[in-house]
Amino acid sequence: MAGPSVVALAGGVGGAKLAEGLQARLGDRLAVIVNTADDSERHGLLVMPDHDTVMYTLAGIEQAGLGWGVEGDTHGVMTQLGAYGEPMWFSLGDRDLALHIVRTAAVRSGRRPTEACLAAQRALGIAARILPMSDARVATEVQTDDGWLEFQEYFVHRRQAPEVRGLRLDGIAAAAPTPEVVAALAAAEAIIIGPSNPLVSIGPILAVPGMRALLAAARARGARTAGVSPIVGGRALKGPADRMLASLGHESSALGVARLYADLVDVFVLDEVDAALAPAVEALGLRALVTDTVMTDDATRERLAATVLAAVRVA
Ligand code: FO1
Repeated sequence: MAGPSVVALAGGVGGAKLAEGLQARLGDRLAVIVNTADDSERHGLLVMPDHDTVMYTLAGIEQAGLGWGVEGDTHGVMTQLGAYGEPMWFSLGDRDLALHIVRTAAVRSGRRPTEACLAAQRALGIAARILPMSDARVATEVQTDDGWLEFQEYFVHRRQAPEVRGLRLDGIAAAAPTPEVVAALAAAEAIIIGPSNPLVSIGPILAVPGMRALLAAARARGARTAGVSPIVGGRALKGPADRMLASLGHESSALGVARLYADLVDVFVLDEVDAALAPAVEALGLRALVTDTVMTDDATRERLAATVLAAVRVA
């Protein structure tokens, strides 16, 4: 497809749903920059949850409801790993493991994680490109009353129960946007920050040294930008974003998220439930777009995508 190209920034499930709606309208004109700070090595294999959630969603094979993993997957390997005394709390399906096997082999043979991810996307017939924010290792660590935890220990093993007292990104100083990310942002007519966790999904992307400068250069060149609130009525639709915003001193509301994106976007999209916050969002110098942002199926994913694309003047 010819025509304007769009770059979306996404983390887990919420951003993946909007990305699917955007892909339905844009096809190969869409690139999705994904967070890699949730990545970890499990059983000796590289697992990239936010990339993989977006990839399976764009391929239409994600586990409905959960958003991660492959629909209908089996867990024979996981069960046998348990028999060998391996930890079982991070559950990897058999089909999911196939991805981790081929990607880990590619990286061990010298390919960049981005190259391995793009090869898997092509194999699944995905039109859009899903671009890891960096090929360097970056790992979110979460400070709790029990000390610093690696991200999946907090998110999965402890089921996000601990209060988050602080966050840090191990390895971020040595990270850089990949050449594919640089090229996508240089060509973007519009940039959309998806409804993902602003602190641990969008935050790491923005924290990659040079990333904010690339976004600023795109805007200076005329790219239109929008951000979509992941908080509706003060609550996250999925995950710990609301509690994390509060425990880290931000307002757990669409306005609290708008403040985090105020220097990055022209338009801020918030749900009808939060219409009363629109004037305060506009007082930040943003255009507030009030719409139904809750995506329950393919039709609502595409409708929100169409609404956001209209707001950034991309047909
Ligand atoms: N989340 C869970 O709550 N429990 C799991 O067992 C689990 C396994 C898993 C395996 C592969 C993968 O890509 C994601 C997985 N997730 C699981 C979700 C993952 O922790 C989150 O999607 C991200 O890290 C946060 O966006």
